[in-house]
Amino acid sequence: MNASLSKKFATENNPTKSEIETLQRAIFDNLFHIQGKSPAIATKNDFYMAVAYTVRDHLLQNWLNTIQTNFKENVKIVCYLSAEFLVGPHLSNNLINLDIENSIYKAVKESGLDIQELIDTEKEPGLGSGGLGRLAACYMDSLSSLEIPAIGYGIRYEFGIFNQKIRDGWQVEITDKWLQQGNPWEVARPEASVTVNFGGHTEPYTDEYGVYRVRWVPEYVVKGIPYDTPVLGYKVNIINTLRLWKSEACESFDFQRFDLGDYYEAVNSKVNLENISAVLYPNDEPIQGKKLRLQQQYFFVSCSLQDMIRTHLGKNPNLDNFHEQWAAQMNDTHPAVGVAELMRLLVDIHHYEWDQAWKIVQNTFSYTNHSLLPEALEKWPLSVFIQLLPRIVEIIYEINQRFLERVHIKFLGNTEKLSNLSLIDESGAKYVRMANLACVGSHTINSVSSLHSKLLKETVLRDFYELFPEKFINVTNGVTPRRWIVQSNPRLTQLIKEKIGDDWIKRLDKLQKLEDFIDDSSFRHQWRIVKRAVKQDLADYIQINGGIQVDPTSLFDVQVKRIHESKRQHLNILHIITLYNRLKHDPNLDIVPRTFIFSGKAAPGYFMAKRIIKLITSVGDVVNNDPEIGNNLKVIFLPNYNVSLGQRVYPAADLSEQIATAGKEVSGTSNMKFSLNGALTIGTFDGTNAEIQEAVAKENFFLFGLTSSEVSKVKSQQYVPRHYYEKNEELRGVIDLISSGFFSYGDCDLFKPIIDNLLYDDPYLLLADYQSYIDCQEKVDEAYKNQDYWSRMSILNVARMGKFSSDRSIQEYCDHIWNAKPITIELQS
Ligand code: M8P
Repeated sequence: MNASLSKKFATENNPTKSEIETLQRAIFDNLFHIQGKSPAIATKNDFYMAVAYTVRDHLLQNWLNTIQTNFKENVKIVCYLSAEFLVGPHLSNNLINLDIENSIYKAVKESGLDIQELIDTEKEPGLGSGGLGRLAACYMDSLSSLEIPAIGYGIRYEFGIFNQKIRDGWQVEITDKWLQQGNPWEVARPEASVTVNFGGHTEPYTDEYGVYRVRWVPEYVVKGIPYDTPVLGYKVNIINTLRLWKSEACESFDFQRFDLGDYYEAVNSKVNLENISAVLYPNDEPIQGKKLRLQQQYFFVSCSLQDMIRTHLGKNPNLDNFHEQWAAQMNDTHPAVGVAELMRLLVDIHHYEWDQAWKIVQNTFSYTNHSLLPEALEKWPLSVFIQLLPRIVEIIYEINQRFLERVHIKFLGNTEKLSNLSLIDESGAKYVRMANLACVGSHTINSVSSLHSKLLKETVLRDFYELFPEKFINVTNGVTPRRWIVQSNPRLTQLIKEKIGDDWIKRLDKLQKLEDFIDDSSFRHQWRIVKRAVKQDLADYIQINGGIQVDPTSLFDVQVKRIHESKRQHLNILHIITLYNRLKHDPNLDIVPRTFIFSGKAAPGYFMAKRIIKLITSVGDVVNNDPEIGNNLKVIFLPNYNVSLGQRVYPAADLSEQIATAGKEVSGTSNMKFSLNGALTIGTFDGTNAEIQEAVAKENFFLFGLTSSEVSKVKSQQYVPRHYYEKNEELRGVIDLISSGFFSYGDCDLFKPIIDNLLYDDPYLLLADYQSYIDCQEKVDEAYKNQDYWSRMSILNVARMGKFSSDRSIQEYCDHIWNAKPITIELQS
């Protein structure tokens, strides 16, 4: 158990002896009744499970109360539809939210166990690949903390994002079997299963009232079984639900085939249907044309909409007021097929007239865009769509025809506008454009940062903005302070509480009060002591897990995120090699010793990203073992970046690297987590960097590089990266050293793809930004040398982070998009 955690528990309210004994008994009861173990033979995981079940028992009553209250009082429920929820480990988060850390800690301790060890035993659900999935998790946390009734709908992937190992410096992917040891936090609800159609054909018919209708005769039907996980808020009674769908074959066998004797084919098709929810696609960008991915999207969205409709009809006579009671937020276009599916459910199944159904649909859905790249907008080959979802295609065509009639009138038959806005891309092979479907079917379209908002309207959604400007708003992303400071950084939390109390945990803008202490040198001193202790924790972790000793007094310079050329981890490497060369040239050079820490996963098929990982680890191998360099430079790659690792890393950072090419990172959220933990940012004018800089003031932020409009300008003129190489001697020294095989045991081919890409193409403008980055890093060095001044800037960064709480974002969604209000859940005795 780490010291900061014990300190925190020791200062909290004191549970009585009998309360602790009751908890202890509950833990051992669960160990016996659920795990079937006695303490003598229980494993660490058994104990973790027993504690987790005890905590779950503790929250069941409030969970049930919430469900019943939602049912009794006709409240509006927010449905957050997302193909990814990167929630992170539950135990520690739930202890904090329930405010029972102290009692559980004591109960566990008196049983001879270590709570931190049990917390670390939990296998985190990796049901997301990056920022988009983590945002969904932060938003669920804030929905509960703000007491807004909500359901997160998604997929219960059996295998989440792969586990990353580093072998010989390369990324190796290992399947993530997160459910293997059991998941104490979920409750299966087979009684609420629904079915979903796939394939087959459609048939027109006339119903008993003489109305023309269409029937979908599917080729196969899949069952969706919901698994519910409670989502707690901070010290509130409401407990919302994360409902994730698992696919199963409807019958254990396809009997027709079985009768015909095709036993193996019958088993095979059962396996195929169960595979729909089997695995999360590990890419952080579109994977064009993968049939299984479209099956996943339709599967979870259809299950969720049917679930909403069934619940609605349980308390209302019809669906006329559906949109008044349900707000469905589409997290990117992944759930966009829901627009057509809700039309199908209303028109085909519940026999609504088209126009009334369309009004309900448009008033129900809203869409968050997370992308600025035209090539990153999802589109599905029409042929795949027809094969999998024949009825949905007909509905999309009908929506499109009616929509284009409006466009035709508005733009007086401008054919370019018509073809840009159409839901079907007909420029070559035909595709269904999911962003267009989402825009047409939603009442509101939101961006995720101010800069993204501006660029979105100018670029990828320009024509939609011209058509319906009133639909567009910006909601800048945010992160939850509960996980990203209270849970991950107990030492800093304690220090802040001692100074300004704890109301900032739910009202992050209250951190501003820290500014009152900025001139207090003993406070600044304490601030440094905390940072130093947290850095020591990470240094210990690095030593234990990587066998490398790092100096906690060195500047911790950290870049953790997906590995992608646009995020420019290789620009960071160019800086490291620049420092290396300088030090080799002059071993007495006065530079600030730095520990460079990287972590992140590359998409398994992304050649360049995987080679960037190899470059980082190879540079680390040379630099870390060069006796002339000593502690002046260390380069660490922490394998398997995930939520738990993020919790260790953010608190320990001095410098946060947010160096994507301007205009490429639509928001970024790790920048917020770093600042919230007192790191300063070196970053481009991109995504929410711009807003963070505005909040903390220019002098507390290290800005460098081209702006997004400069980037466009450079690209529109002829950009010749080689000119930068030729003109800049120091840059040339760095590139040449890599090319010479210095970091690859003389192998000049290993990093040739990276070097050639930089010299002859450089789509992310590393060479254009190189000098500005190096100059800015020198300013960082200068600032860090004055530790007292650095702590001032660090305190100001934390104090001014109020805006970046996901509570603020969710409040804006409630006020401007969902029209959702909080409810009160009464405690039942
Ligand atoms: C897109 C996909 C498309 C197809 C299949 C799988 C996908 C998985 C993820 C994404 C995707 O867009 N991922 C993102 S967008 N990951 C991010 O971090 C993004 O969203 C964050 C939250 O708004 C932003 O902070 C990031 O800047 C943005 O890149």
